[in-house]
Amino acid sequence: MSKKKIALVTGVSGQDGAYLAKFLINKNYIVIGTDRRSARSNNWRLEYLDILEKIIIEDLDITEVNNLIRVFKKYKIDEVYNLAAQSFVKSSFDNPIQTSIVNALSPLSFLEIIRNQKNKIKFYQASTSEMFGKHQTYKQDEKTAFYPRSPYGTSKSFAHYSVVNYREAYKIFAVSGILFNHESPLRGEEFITRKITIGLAKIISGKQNKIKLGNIYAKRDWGYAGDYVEAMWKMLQSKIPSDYVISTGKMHSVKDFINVATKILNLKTKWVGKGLNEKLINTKNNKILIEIDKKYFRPTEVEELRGNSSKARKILKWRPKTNFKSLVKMMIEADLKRFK
Ligand code: NAP
Ligand code: G4F
Repeated sequence: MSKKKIALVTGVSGQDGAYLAKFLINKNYIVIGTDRRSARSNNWRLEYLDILEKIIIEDLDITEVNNLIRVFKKYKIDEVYNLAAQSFVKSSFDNPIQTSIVNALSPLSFLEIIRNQKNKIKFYQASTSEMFGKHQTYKQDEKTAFYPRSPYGTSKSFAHYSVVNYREAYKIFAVSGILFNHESPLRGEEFITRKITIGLAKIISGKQNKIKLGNIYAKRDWGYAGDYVEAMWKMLQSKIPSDYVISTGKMHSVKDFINVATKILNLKTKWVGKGLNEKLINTKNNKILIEIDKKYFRPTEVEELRGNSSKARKILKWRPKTNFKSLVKMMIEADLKRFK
């Protein structure tokens, strides 16, 4: 009988960490999940997926290098998935240094530890389409130049280039997954898709009056997180380590997301006004469902992102299974159930 592989998943309490842990457990891995314990328990996603009892949780802040070394000594790790990050772009403008310590320097700590290990450990870094930022291309692929537009984007670019450099300099099996936005019923509530689905579900159940948003003309290539974690794993199973764009190739605006969501809910609505005065009205009762608040605008915005994942489709045989409408529906239905 072959020995079970051991995977270390940092950020296991987050959206991707939870889905990836479930995916790896189903593949018969032993999953060590890192969680920086606080007084508040943050395991709701692992409970939702019914995997909390199946994971070994290590109490670990990834900025604590000695704790990282301790975990590598304790377990014979085969694969590391570094998903832990300060992942909210908006707050990276308010906390640029902390964001950079976690997102840029900690991946470097992992690479240094792996470089010093005798046994071969494979490393996955959670890179992001935010690195493309103000790109000049119709679609972005592995060769598109980076032009980050936030401390989050610059911190992730540093980590990305560190992975490339350690792979080339020390022959480490290290890869970056350049993932475009991916969402799910487990998405953090501060991100736009979940803010909309949770907001509409709460309005319908009488728990909230309206939703306040920033730039509703921003466009993203939104996929389903459950599909994307499979690509992470596939990258570490491939023969030659390389970086891959993971995306659907389809782009929609925040406004499109809202329109699809309200249609799924059978709400009769109309958009009125322009700029900061633009509003979505529920025509049944004339109440405002959505309005614009400039507090949600960013100092520099990424206007649009659309990925070209041909390389992953060809080499990894990966492709997204969930389309935009099914994704919105899945999120709306989960939030309606939660707030019924
Ligand atoms: P998420 O839900 O925000 O999860 C981030 C995780 O990182 C949380 O478990 C968080 O723990 C943990 N974390 C933050 N700082 C930490 C620290 N100092 N030490 C240890 N753990 C820490 O993010 P996600 O959507 O799952 O994304 C996973 C990764 O993919 C992130 O690196 C993100 O930047 C990247 N990414 C995401 C997307 C996307 O669309 N979702 C796209 C491209 C790349 P707490 O709960 O304690 O804060
Ligand atoms: O949902 P968002 O906050 O995601 P963003 O900034 O695209 O970042 C996410 O995807 C990245 C991959 O490209 C990840 F690396 C990153 O970790 C994160 O998961 O915002 C999406 C868009 C932005 O253009 C934002 O300005 O929606 C716009 N938006 C408009 N009103 C809003 C709001 N975003 C948020 N969060 N809240 C608003 O009220």
